[in-house]
Amino acid sequence: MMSETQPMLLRGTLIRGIGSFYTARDETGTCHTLRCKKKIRHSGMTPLTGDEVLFTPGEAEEHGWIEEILPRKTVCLRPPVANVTCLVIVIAPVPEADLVLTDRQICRAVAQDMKILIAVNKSDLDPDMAVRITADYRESGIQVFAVSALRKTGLDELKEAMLGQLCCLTGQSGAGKSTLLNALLGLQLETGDISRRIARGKNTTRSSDLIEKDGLRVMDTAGFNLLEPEKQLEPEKLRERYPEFRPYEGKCRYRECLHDREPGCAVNEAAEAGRISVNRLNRYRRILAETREIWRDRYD
Ligand SMILES: Nc1nc2c(ncn2[C@@H]2O[C@H](COP(=O)(O)OP(=O)(O)O)[C@@H](O)[C@H]2O)c(=O)[nH]1
Ligand SMILES: [Mg+2]
Ligand SMILES: [Zn+2]
Repeated sequence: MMSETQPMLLRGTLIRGIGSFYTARDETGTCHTLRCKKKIRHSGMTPLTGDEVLFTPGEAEEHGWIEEILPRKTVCLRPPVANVTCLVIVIAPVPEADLVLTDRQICRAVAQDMKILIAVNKSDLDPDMAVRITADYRESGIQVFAVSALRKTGLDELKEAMLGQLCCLTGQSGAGKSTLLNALLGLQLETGDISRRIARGKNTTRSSDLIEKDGLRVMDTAGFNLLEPEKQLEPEKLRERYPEFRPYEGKCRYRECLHDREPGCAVNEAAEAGRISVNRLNRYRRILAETREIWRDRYD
């Protein structure tokens, strides 16, 4: 009688997904092609780039199987990736930056304790943009970097801040994420124009790729222009996601002050006195209004 051998279980990180096939890199650096066991999908989970998984490797040309997705440290929605510890938001003068979108992304990242960096790309086109953005975020503790992926300027400082983190480049389509990643890592990945053409031609959904080089671990991701507001966020919780408001918490006239237009608001006074950014506060108020509306309609 043949003895049944216990299937070998390996641990790895998902670095890519194309259609229903995933690539995991194991602890020795070897890559494995895998599919996802039905029991995982039935539990309502979909593997994401960045996931730590346990898997049975395939033999010869056969693919292996993802057996388990280990608990996630963080989850990003746009792009859908797991375990990111540092969000690098790429904005540029063209296409025109949508800073409300940027602030929404920041709110989600703050809620998950991620490190947040803003890369103001294409600074060759508008060197002043980074100055304006730096002023907006000075009191938030979020670092702003003026870079040009094209001219390869400002890259070393950004790289330094990204070291040791699992980073995700995010931002509007066309901001220059792929070009920036190529410049940072010295690679030749497809930039937007090409990948968009391929995307139109084929039916495969291509996930984000996790690229590791020179101590940097970065996700390259498809661009997006929309980020739907959070449905589960109580309006009272939004203010906690603004690091620059923290010194003023509890100092407003009303304990439940939302820093909207209430009298005696310490955050408003700080903005008027130039101690926090008026632009950030104004955008907070827009996001607050949205959040209230969605919260009010949450049972519809
Ligand atoms: N002038 C200038 N153009 C850039 C820079 N970085 C990227 N681009 C251009 O912006 C366009 C979009 O870049 P891409 O990397 O595909 O953007 P993605 O959609 O965010 O990945 C391309 O035509 C790039 O050549 C830059 O630093 N300066
Ligand atoms: Mg791209
Ligand atoms: Zn207040």
